[in-house]
Amino acid sequence: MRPFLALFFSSLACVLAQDASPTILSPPGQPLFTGAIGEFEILGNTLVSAQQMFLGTLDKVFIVDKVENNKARIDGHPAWASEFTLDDNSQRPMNAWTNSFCAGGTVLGNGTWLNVGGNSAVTWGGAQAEDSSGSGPYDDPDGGRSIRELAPTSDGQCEWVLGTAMTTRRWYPTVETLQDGTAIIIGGCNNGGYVNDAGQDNPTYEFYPPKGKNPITSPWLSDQLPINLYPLTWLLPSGKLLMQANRATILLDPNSHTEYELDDIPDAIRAYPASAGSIMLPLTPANNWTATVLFCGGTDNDDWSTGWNIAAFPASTSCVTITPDVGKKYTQDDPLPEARSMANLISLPDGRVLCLNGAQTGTAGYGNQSWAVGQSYSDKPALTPVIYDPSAPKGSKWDRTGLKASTVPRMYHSSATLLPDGAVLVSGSNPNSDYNVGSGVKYPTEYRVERFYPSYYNEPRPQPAGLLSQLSYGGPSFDVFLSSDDLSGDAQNAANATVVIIRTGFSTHSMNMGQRFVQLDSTYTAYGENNTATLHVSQVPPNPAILAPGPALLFVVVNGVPSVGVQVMVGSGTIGNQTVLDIGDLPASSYVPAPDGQGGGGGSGSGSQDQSSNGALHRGGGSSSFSLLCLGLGLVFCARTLLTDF
Ligand SMILES: *[C@@H]1O[C@H](CO)[C@@H](O)[C@H](O)[C@H]1NC(C)=O
Ligand SMILES: *[C@@H]1O[C@H](CO)[C@@H](O)[C@H](O)[C@H]1NC(C)=O
Ligand SMILES: *[C@@H]1O[C@H](CO)[C@@H](O)[C@H](O)[C@H]1NC(C)=O
Ligand SMILES: *[C@@H]1O[C@H](CO)[C@@H](O)[C@H](O)[C@H]1NC(C)=O
Ligand SMILES: *[C@@H]1O[C@H](CO)[C@@H](O)[C@H](O)[C@H]1NC(C)=O
Ligand SMILES: *[C@@H]1O[C@H](CO)[C@@H](O)[C@H](O)[C@H]1NC(C)=O
Ligand SMILES: [Cu+2]
Repeated sequence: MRPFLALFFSSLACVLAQDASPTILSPPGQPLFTGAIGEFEILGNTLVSAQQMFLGTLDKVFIVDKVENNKARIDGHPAWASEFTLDDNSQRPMNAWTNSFCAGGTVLGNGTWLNVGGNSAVTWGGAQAEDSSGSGPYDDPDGGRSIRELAPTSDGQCEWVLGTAMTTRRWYPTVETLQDGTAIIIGGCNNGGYVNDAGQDNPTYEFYPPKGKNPITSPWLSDQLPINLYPLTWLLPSGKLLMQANRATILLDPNSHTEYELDDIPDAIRAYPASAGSIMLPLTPANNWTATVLFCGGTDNDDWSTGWNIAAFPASTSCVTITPDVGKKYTQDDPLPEARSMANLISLPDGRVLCLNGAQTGTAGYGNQSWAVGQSYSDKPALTPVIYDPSAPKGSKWDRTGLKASTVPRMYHSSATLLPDGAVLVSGSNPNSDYNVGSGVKYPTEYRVERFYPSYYNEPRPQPAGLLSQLSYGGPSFDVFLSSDDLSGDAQNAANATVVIIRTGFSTHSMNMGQRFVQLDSTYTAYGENNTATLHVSQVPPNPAILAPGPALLFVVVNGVPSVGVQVMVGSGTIGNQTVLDIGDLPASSYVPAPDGQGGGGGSGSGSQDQSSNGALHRGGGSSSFSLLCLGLGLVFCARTLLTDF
């Protein structure tokens, strides 16, 4: 019975994973809005404050707050979660069941989002409730061990449900998706506070859905006390995890549980509550999908007592990078134009990184100390965004030409996410223990939500045809068609077209957990005769640690102008080891001039030329025939393949 069942489910997985015809998506359209370039536009108010926020479908952003006295109500108590519809700014409150205060989150390989951990039941003012099962006024049971799951839909009907509880309580855990589509949940504490302490530390990690030994102790995490909450963590292409907390850095092998020491991070503390901005830079054919992680800002402080004026202490301008699969050393990068704690770094489809939110003095956190600004541990909001270009020469990576300041301070508990139309949604800020908008509160509970419009926003967008709804790890390439309009009437622009996948991630506490940018390999055939082009596009590189399975946005970018993003499923759409195929060959890039020199704008008849962006990577064609067989022959062959693969 069991082998048969396994065979049956594997066959099913094969159909899902290697379906002969992943749907061909209709070409994306144009953005619904126009915006003032380089500026923020206030769209209205959210129902709950956006401490945590993520893009769940093309049209829905999901917001999660801590338990507090929001006016919006659900099931007879204040709401602390909501859904925001991008097309028309409509909203609905949602029930998050337990206290999601300072939770973590990510998306699993099957498309379900997790919201993980939190605080005990509270009453007015954020004070711990006597009844941990949660009764009035908030009706908020303890969320410390909670896994909240949401399978997002676009019909306004999806709801949070509670999954299997974690082994231990975690307030401020980090969550990252792994190669098999499961999540690793790291660290946290029992009772909260500005920083962690040995009496309440949870220096362990566990997996969801649970697998193997759960939880596993990390000696490194406890060594980083008191700065080990929300450890900054990324799955690397090597399959190891880069982890950074306090001044220390390691690689963690999540299978053998081995920890490898890397250099200390220079200049500043980067993890919460110093809360630097941090991001994995684009993984591209040009860098052979090698991960470099950028850290910017934070605070150069080692006194985490609250007996001094933290809110007035200048944040750091320092930016450093590390390429952890290659070397253990950090490299100095161009500093921020002004000091920033609590920056959000957001990947734009054109490969640049938007830096926004945060403050120039102080750190994350709040409390009732006399020096606090209201309750805020930070001051001097950093209102003007700035953009980092990884491809710019050293000394000119940061640019804020044409960027205008927001009018809304985005202090502690703010968030930001990229949207499918290439704008960035920004919301939250609430350095207060409960809902507080009283007059004289300098940094109130912030409900205003803004859209930021990057330089490309109002440009006519490419509308590529032939995009697939699902991508495999390796396997045969696919063709995408660009019209004359998509190429601004010049087929030669095909040479400046890229296909990129962005996982927008789960935004909270200056992190976008799981955020990732992966450029697919591609070549082109461009026709001077009619100024159209075909892009030949590789599947995802054959290594799920480069891009973990699950849903993501795909953009085709021509001359720096992205299409509106479409949603694709990367991998099988199921949790488990992913099928990895050899990557198919791409034809060499070529420009086919118009027969008699007509038509091609700028077409000088350069003829066929090899501009394959990474020719050395293409391997033999044997693999394509293998995968085609898998595609064509159906269940039995596929099931066998998968059974040996798994
Ligand atoms: C995804 O996996 C989780 C964990 O096993 C499960 O609870 C959830 O229902 C799954 N989602 C879908 C859409 O199958
Ligand atoms: C801080 O003061 C506020 C407002 O007076 C109160 O509601 C809250 O419980 C206090 N918090 C702490 C941690 O003492
Ligand atoms: C790219 O990375 C892969 C995997 O790490 C490695 O096997 C390959 O040799 C690299 N290719 C180049 C051109 O460096
Ligand atoms: C453009 O010209 C090429 C070469 O003649 C042809 O193969 C292709 O079908 C044409 N595309 C369109 C959209 O007309
Ligand atoms: C590609 O487009 C970008 C954005 O317009 C531009 O800066 C760059 O110079 C172009 N590259 C080439 C090779 O044309
Ligand atoms: C996935 O692969 C790993 C390493 O290759 C293996 O240890 C593990 O058992 C596999 N998991 C499943 C569910 O087959
Ligand atoms: Cu917090």
